Amino acid sequence: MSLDLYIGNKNYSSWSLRPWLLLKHLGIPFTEHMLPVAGRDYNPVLLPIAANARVPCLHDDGFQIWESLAIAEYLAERHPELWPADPKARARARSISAEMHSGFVSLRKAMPMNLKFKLKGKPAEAAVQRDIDRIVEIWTEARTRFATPDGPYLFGSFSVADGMYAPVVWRFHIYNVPLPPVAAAYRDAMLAHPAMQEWYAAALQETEVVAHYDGVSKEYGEPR
Ligand SMILES: N[C@@H](CCC(=O)N[C@@H](CS)C(=O)NCC(=O)O)C(=O)O
Repeated sequence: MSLDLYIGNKNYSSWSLRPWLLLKHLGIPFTEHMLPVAGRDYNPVLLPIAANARVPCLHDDGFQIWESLAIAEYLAERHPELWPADPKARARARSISAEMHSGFVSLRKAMPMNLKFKLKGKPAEAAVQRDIDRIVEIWTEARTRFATPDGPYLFGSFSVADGMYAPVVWRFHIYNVPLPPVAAAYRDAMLAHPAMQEWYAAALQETEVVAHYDGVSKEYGEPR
């Protein structure tokens, strides 16, 4: 199998981070192709590499797998350790991964992933705070009810769920979102993951600017 992963800019493309992180965590060799994106729902320029006209898209010997969660499932077929072993923990990991894939729109709009910023932050408006509270609830339940003792991640060892929530970890960090201790410890464990730091270092080297995202980020105040 020869894997090619098509991704967007590392500074902005939160969806791209998810499968990239899983591949890096597993140490699977792959060729990375970066394309400039700007958060559009559809970009016909991407059609030759992704049938849904978006990134990320994984090619396995040229066969396309698009949508971040579908890419994660494809990887998990060969690496079942990407889901928790216990059936109920696995079901919960799947539920929260699907919830992330389909939801949290208010948070995603208000706090775009924008790794060149580290801001003082401000109180979130009600719909955004609801998303934050729900994510804290999800993380706390995973860490206190389902996590095995073999790691600091949501279900103990690193899983698809951690990949799916990785951009939220960056958002909470960038916008200085206050978190209770269990959620804060999880955020810090994720920030320390070598692949998260590798992605971050590469993002800081990028020069592309998406003015809309930078404008939204600046709403959250001064650098800290
Ligand atoms: N639901 C998709 C979302 C992918 C998505 O929205 N990708 C954006 C960038 S993060 C994109 O490729 N937009 C095209 C563009 O801006 O040119 C997934 O999970 O992969």
